[in-house]
Amino acid sequence: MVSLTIDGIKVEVEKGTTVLEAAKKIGIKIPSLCYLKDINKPSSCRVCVVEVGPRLLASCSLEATEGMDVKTNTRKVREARKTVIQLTLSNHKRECLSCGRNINCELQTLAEEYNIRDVEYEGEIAASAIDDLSASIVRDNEKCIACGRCISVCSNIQTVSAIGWSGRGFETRVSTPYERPLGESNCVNCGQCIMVCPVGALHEKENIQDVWNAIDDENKVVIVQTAPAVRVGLGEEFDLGVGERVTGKMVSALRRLGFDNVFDTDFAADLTIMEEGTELLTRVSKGEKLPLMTSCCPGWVKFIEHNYPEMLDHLSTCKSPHQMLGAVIKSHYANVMGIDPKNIYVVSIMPCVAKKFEGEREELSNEGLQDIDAVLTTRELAQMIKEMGINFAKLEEEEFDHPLGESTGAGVIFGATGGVAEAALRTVYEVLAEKDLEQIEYEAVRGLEGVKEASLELPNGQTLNAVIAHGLGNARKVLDSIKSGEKSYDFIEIMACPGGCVNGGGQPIIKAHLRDDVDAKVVRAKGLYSEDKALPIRKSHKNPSIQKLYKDFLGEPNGHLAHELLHTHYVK
Ligand code: HC1
Ligand code: SF4
Repeated sequence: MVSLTIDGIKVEVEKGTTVLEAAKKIGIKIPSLCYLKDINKPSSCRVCVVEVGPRLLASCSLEATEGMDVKTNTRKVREARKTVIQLTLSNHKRECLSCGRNINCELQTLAEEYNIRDVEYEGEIAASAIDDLSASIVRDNEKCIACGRCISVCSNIQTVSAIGWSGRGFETRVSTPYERPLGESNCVNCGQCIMVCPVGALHEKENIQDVWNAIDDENKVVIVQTAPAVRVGLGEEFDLGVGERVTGKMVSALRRLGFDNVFDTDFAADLTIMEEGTELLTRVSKGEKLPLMTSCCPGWVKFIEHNYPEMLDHLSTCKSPHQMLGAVIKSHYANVMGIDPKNIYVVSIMPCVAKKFEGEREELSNEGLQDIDAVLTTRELAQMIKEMGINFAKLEEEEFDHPLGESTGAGVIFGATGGVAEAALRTVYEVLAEKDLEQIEYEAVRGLEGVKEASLELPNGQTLNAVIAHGLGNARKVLDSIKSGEKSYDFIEIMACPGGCVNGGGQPIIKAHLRDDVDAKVVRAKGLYSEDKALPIRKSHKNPSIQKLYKDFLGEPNGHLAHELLHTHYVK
């Protein structure tokens, strides 16, 4: 331990702690634009300077040492910080009022806190065209403040390295290799770079207007579905607590926006378990193409396509749940309701930006119609609710429409890392045991450890070895360990985003200073597990609407019709 003094207050911290972290411990806030807990420690923005003796030093990279005397708020410090903020603003496209990050921009907040009323230095802004060719992500480098957080998360956490530094001096910028558009790079659309951007330099490709147009089109039946993780994120956009469960209010808001039906992607998560569970049992019994890898995360699918194409046939052939639901809506549901599928417009509300890319993939269509017509992020949905003047917090809770809104606890936990594996185990085990099980919570697959292994003795005497990874850096570790022959598994669940979909790139952006106190991944996952616990049915194969769908329409899981509508092949 080392002992130091900050603004006259004595504090003891572990060796290796930075001054910025030590200050936080005693409630002293030091501003920072580039530093981000667990992600980025570059000390490039210099807004976190503090006074130590005669010198101004960046506190995010300054290690606390014994007897150090630090001052964080002297006139010299405040003036230095003001200068840094002014200089950053002078090289920033200041479109604050029309920027998607208006009110939730770290630079704007600092400018306000430091009483910046005009920008003294009128610098030149390094000109750069907006890159909006990706289906998922838009980059506006004229708003970039070169903090490097996006590069760190992309390289260190995701191990994708789609973006890096290029140029020198004033020309230094974030760029893809050879300055190609992001959509033509090896970017997997996870959107984690958006989540850490302090300003509006990165955001999702917006589809709000497309959805308003469909709602206003009298010839269209507009059907919406919501992903599991949206219900524990949306409330944050309306100042409700982080991770607060707002399922009923969300349904009610969607009806007010004018959607004709409000269905639940959780229903399709149950359907996925029927299909993927059957696929797993078949592969295990034949000893074929093991390990089976989940295929519901489009960032992960793109990652394996780019980096491990030789392992592609290990992917489950199941489409992801929201795609399955789109396919069912445009076939069976359209038929039962007597609607021409061409007049149905399916909107998926997702905590994810990669789902926008996925929705456009040609592998995810049927008879010339895309399964999904538009994908909106949780943030975009919040924007529409605000635009309609709906008082979200005061909404009465409503229920999803049936039958495609009926779901189980297994469906809802899909949104957290380990959830797909747990949902699959609940069904696979019980189908093999041919009896109802009391103990259905598989603790070994829960939690935030990067790679989680679980071995399960199946009722038929076989052992199922499963592994769960979240964050693509962890996925890479798992795949490399299989390639080297060090490990062998039967089932692998991978989600591209750390924590799973609860922390997807389309979820509300948690303000940097709150990230120290609240781990949104943990709190949102808790919300999903509590919804699971509260539901009367918690196993996918017990969902009565799923059973009816097989009886009336699909026939058997993995049967001919199921294969045609609900499965696909990725061959890139
Ligand atoms: Fe997910 Fe999925 S859980 S991928 O993590 O399989 O986005 O929430 O909707 O489709 O169900 C995301 C979440 C989501 C699909 C499901
Ligand atoms: Fe990297 Fe993901 Fe951002 Fe693409 S979306 S640049 S892969 S962090």
